[in-house]
Amino acid sequence: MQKLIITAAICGAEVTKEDNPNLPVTPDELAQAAYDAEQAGASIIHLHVRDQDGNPTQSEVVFKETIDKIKSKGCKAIIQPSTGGAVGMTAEERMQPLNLKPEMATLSTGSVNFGADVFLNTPEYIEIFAARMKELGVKPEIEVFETGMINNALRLVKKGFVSAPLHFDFVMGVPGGIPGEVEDLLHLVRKIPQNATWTVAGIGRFELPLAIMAIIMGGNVRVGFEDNIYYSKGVLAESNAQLVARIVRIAQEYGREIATPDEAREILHVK
Ligand code: KMH
Ligand code: ZN
Repeated sequence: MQKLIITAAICGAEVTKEDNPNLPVTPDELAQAAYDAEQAGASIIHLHVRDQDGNPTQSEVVFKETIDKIKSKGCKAIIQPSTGGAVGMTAEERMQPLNLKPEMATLSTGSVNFGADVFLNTPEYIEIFAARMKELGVKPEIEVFETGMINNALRLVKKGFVSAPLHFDFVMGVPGGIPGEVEDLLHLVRKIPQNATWTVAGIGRFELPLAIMAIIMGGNVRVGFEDNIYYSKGVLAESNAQLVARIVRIAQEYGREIATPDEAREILHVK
């Protein structure tokens, strides 16, 4: 089995400090959280940023400031900005961090109900996002909230917007999206091409069981406050690093080694 790539989704767009006071939101807090998560075993940092009021923003300036601070701490992890941003943002707004030519970025390949909202990704805009990533040499991580989004991604390959092998992130358990049961994960894994890689981001209580499944199945794992603010039922997590460290312990007990950032680059064909 390939080494395990752990992604830390350290902030997200929806969670607030009221939900968990340990949530990092400022560029300094995000840099420290990224550093701690990497030290704990993360090789990818999935990054959202916030404005001065703590609200989600896709500002290129704030992304740059945050990424610079992360790098100045000596982090080697792949920094993967979100192009999903927050619901209600325009596609132009969401695409801004791509201008920084990150090694990777997320690419959602369909629309989905998202709690009380709709996370909108029209066919036209999916192609615009994908084309921009191709132009800038950014490796997409295909965000899958529903099974049909896999087919949409395969269509992008056929049309030349994305190059294989694909890397998928199954975001499971969003109210409105695919549920987070084991049978749902098995179904998604069966639907992707054999040469594709995948990771799973279970939302809330689905985070840990799906992560354990991924470790066993040869997939990869995403954890972090974007997806889950708890360490266990009713107990808030102290940090993103704490959630990463638990995955490392479980993987090591199972006998699966943890990928370094450079090993993750090799596995995912990130240039
Ligand atoms: N915040 C969600 C609406 C991504 O990062 O690419 C979208 C999201 C996906 O978080
Ligand atoms: Zn995200």
